[in-house]
Amino acid sequence: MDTECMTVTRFVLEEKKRFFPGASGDLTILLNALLTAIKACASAVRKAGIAKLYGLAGSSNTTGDEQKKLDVLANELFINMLTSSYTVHVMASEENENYIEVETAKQGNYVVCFDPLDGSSNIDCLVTIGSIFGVWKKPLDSKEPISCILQSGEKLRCAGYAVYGSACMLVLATKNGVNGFTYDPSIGEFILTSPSITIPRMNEKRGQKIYSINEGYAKYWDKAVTEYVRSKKFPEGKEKPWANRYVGSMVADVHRTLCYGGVFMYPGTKEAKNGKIRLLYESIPMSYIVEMAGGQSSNGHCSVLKVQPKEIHQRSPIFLGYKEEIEKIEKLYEKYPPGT
Ligand code: P6P
Repeated sequence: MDTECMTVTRFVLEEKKRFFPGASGDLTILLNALLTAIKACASAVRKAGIAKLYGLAGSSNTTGDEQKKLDVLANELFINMLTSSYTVHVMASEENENYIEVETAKQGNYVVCFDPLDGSSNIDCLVTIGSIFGVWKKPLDSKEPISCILQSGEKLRCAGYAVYGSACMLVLATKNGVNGFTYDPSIGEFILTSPSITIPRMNEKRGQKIYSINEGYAKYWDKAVTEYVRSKKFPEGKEKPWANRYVGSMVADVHRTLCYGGVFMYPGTKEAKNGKIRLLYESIPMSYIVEMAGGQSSNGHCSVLKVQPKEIHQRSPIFLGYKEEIEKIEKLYEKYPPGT
């Protein structure tokens, strides 16, 4: 037993002392509330089969997807734990049509947008799924809850995801860096196991050449995406083709990209010009994490963090990973604008 183990709480408190000495400590309390929800989700995901949590809950979420019991459970856990932390003013969830305003008596100064259980269509076949969140400060000058919710990624205070895979890991990003904490069920704590995560450089030994996209939609891709993917599959000269890896669960695909390098893509298509991934609670937090780890994000034209959200559930094309590869994609979009 490591009696000096670095838990998330210790880590965040030390970061507060070093970087935000005058801070109230509310962000630490908020993160602990998130951790409780994540631990409970991890437990529910692990025992879903035994607890017969599979199957439909009979209701559907804002996007009309059939909601599974784990979706409902995860959403309630996030909302209840955040509400009872007295640190949140208003929230937005993938599972709720409208924002969730915390009752006045329990309101705090933070805004949280989250996808409580992303990739849930993979639950029944035991593929890795995850939770994604972004945390903003409530703007001092904002009166309307919706203006608190619709903030760009440049205003994020922190963002993270929990990956429910062969182990449960929390990846937490602040402007001071990205750190990975693995859940140790024997003590019920997330322990710092991957300090200062950086996305590998392409020329580093650990930097793998992986492109991650659902090739099933190739018929509908823009010319820019078609040309980019072709250059990975049929590179010029002596360069070897890139490997294709695609789980179809964003947390799994982005976590692999963070660990091994490469490029994750969910582009807009002729059928769906903004793609499928939600801007506010999927693209923005994941882009923040990848950029804080030294990678790059884009919607095909600029960093996702620069995009001003206009609606809670709006979708956005997303490209994440190696800086030089994202630059190539943006150049291709300059040459072949969307829809060509
Ligand atoms: P497709 C899961 O349903 C999800 O929202 C993301 O986690 C994932 O990246 C994407 O959809 C997969 O979508 O169209 O490739 O099945």
